[in-house]
Amino acid sequence: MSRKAGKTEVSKDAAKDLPPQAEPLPAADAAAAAEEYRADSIKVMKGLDAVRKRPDMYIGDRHQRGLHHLVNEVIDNAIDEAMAGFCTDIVVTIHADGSVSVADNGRGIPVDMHKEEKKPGVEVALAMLHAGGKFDHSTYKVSGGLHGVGVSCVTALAEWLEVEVRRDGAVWRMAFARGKKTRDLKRAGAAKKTGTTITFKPDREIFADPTFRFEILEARLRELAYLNDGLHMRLVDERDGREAEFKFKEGIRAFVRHLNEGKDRVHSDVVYFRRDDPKTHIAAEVAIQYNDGYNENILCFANNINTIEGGTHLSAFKAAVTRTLNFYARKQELLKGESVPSGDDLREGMTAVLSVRVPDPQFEGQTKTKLSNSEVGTFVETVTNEMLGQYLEETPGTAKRIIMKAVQAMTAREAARKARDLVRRKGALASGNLPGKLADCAERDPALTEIFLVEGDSAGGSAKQGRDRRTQAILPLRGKLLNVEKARIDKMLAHEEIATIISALGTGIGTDDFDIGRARYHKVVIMTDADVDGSHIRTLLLTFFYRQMKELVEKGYVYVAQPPLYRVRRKSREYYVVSDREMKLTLLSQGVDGAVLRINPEAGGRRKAADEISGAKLEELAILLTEAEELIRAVERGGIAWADLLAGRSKAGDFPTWAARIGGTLRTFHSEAEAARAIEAAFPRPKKAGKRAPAPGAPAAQKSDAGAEEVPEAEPPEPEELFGAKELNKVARKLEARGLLLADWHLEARQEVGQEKAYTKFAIVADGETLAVPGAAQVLPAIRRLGQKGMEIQRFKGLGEMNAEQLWETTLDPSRRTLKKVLIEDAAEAEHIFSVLMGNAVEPRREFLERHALEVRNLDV
Ligand code: 0RA
Repeated sequence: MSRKAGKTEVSKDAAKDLPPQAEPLPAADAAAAAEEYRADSIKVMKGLDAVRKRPDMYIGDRHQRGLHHLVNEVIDNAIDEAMAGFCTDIVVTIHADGSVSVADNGRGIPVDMHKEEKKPGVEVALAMLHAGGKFDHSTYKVSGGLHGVGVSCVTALAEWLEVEVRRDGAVWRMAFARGKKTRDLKRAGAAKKTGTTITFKPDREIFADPTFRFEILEARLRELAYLNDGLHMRLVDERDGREAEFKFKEGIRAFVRHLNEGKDRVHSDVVYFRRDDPKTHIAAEVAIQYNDGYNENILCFANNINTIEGGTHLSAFKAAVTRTLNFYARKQELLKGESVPSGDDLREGMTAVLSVRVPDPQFEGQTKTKLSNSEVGTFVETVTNEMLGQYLEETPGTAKRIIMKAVQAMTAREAARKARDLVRRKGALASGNLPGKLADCAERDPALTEIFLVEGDSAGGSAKQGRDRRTQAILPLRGKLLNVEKARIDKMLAHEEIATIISALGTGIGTDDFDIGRARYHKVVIMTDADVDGSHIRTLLLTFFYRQMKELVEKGYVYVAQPPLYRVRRKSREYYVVSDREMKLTLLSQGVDGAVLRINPEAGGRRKAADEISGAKLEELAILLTEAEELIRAVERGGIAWADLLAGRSKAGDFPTWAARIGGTLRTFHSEAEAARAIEAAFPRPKKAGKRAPAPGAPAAQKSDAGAEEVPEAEPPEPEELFGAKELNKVARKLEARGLLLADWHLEARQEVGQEKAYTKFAIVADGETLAVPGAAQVLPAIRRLGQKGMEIQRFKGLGEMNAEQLWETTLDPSRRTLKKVLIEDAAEAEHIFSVLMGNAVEPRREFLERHALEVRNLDV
């Protein structure tokens, strides 16, 4: 796409000079099309052993972040090709063997000889470390440190890597293993189209857990699709069939709408502008929409990198927003009195995305995500001043609403200041004046201390007695907490529990008042009961931390304690069990111990000897049955009755794996094609375009006032894949190999005519006794009952039921406890989910929130 001299636009897509095979993408560069980049344009450096020796130096770490960094690196290269205007589609596939492919339809990496290196360009690109980061196929590069380490790092850290290039009418292939070439570049046939596919498997010698996570890749692809409008991104997970697909014609405008979903918006339009500077090749793009909440949410990017630490572009944007909005407000005489809204007031409720492209970005800061190019600041400030000003002039309705919102914020800020002063005078917020409820620790170095926020006074009391006074502080919390998502700062400070937490932690809150350097503890541990109330309180606390002390979460200071659910005593041994799942497994292994499962060949028939299963085999079977039990429950939660699934089995015994709601009933099928045929039959294709036959069961056509027939529009349903049932088929086959049929799930005891005894298909023999078990469904409960024998189980209904010593042993003692660390995987998604979920009804969505927004990890600390 070209950048015409000084071309600017408001709310419209840019004019397009199309390279022949690609759709236009924003900020792509015509210069790239004109200049012939051949293999020589690739700059060269040293070997890849360095990368294998010190992977952390190149990819950050060897854990999940570093692992996904590899894929991001390959994706970034495809994105470069898209930004240069040559690529419209990128498909990322996670394969069943744990490898991943990134396929693009760009020009293809050059395959001709690099003159200096005397190697094909693709080999230079993939197997040599590059000085300047990327190969030069795009105007916009990302300097080292973050992405932009070079795909060669991926080659170095892959057990194997294969590249397929379509270019110059042919397909070319080449392969590497652990940084060494294993196959020379070879022509593999003819090709019409162009593009690059890189497939690699991360090396187990480098990554302890080389498992790619769908959600992490999905979040990045979604973000990239928003930032590069019109770019089609697809993610396919062949491990479980999941797919995600993104393409946003409206780019960052759609991004802002997505972030504001579920919120009440102050204005319905999205303020949008962009400008490309043809001389410097700097481009800036902005989308803004206010919601009626109290948070500011500005996401900023430089060359598609989320600059979470901000930088020159962000500061300039904020300054320009303050200046332009206040200038407009004064000019339109929208301000009464002398007070002028502050920058914070003007950004209250603002959701914005700011995306800049810079030929030579400089990053600094702890995570190298702070942009430091000063020329970008100047550019963004000028563009925002001019174009936001223009937008306000042209859209006075929106402008007035935004200013009114800021005036309200200003009034509230005054009220909040008064409230804070009041609290401060009362002493709760003053440093050195800690809340009375806090039992502080002796140690003064925050790096060594931890604070437990404990639900309830009684548990708080036990925790105070049981803790290690040197390093552990306890703050008991009473009753419910305020939902901060819906409250302004003055209300928050007036809330006693919140005020207490703030003063105990010492950091202050919000944006101007928060300073992580003042944190009095580097571990903040949430300790609530394992019940509905407890998880509600935990959610409210997490919301509070996320909204008011975000850095605390980002820095990994926030944890969730894992108090046990049960205490078990057996044969004078005593231990704790943390979850129902673990309890089930404990009961199983105890129950299996010394038991024999007998499977009769045919209920009542005794021609063949019964199968007898015991020991490790029985334990294996019990675990498979547990899986089956859980899968059956999962399928039922999805609205499919287990009985229907059983009834729907094929002749070969397979459960149906597809479903569709047709005419009010959920029907199951054995393939997508079968489902499609049933849908087609129920929804015949319309004769005339645009009209469909009414759905079966839909209300009869009604006469409208005008007397014309109105046919209710019914969309045919999408067939739905039942992944649980699919999994269940696998488990069923394993069970079958061990002599147990899921078809026997609901067998009843059968009576043999002419015999006295009632025989059942199953029986369990233990301690010389034989227990009749009618159906497979009863096998596990019977084993669990056996396991329960001689076991004394105490279930803790709350933390309060544990005494000081028990709390110490299970939850406080650093050498025995398990803490879960709270992490933000994807800030934009967390933001979205928090506001959607916490803004409205809370309870049913809590679980979802905990699963998605804040990834809670198991961590033994
Ligand atoms: C160097 C030069 C050219 C394209 C590329 C690299 C390129 C690299 C990757 C990596 C993934 N996908 C990619 N697509 C292209 C330009 C070659 C030309 O002038 O045709």
